[in-house]
Amino acid sequence: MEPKMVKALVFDAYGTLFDVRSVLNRCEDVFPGHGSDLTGLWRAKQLEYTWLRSLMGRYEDFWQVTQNGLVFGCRSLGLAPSQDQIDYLMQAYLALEPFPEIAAALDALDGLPCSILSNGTPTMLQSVVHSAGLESRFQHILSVDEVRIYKPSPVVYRLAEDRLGIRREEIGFVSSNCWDVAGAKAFGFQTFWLNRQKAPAELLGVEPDQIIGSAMELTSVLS
Ligand code: 2OP
Repeated sequence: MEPKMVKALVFDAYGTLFDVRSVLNRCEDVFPGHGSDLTGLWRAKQLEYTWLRSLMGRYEDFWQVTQNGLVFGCRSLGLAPSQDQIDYLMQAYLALEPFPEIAAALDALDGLPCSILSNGTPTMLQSVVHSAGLESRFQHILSVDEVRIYKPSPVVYRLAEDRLGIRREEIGFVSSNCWDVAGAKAFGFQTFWLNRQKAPAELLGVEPDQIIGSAMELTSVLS
């Protein structure tokens, strides 16, 4: 499908701009031999808790949900982290590595306004964006904390439409999380699934408008 006019781009943060697997070194450091398993379990449980809490109507912020996901991940591997170990591992989330092409890809967008819409708390997002030196690249850094429900609730995507003041069909939403793309597409954004891993598409009844393998491809699919 040919993209319609896109007046602004909105990016997901975790997994899209920032590599959630960059916690692996700290996980391996604290629990040798378990780094990879713990990294995967931590992320999976973190997301699961966002969906469950949204369904339960019991919002708790992403810092707390991330910590709970970490503790559950440890316990399911038979590990009992101390509070110091939890604190040390959680600090990794404040300085996740950006994917290597992100700064150049944002520069190549040539003035198209870019924002972030994420599950992260404002503090987590400010910190990770600052640590990657990307502050000047984003117009808005929007957190679900304002609406106290997680993606893929339409309430979250509406927050971006309202704050950008641009109609939803003129906003391009970029995420590497296919379920997030499905939520954004169902809401009415134009969607770009950044499928770096060549993962199979989720079967959620909505298809991404475009599938790209690197953020560098945004310039060409938008032209
Ligand atoms: C984010 O909202 C979905 O974790 C993802 O940044």
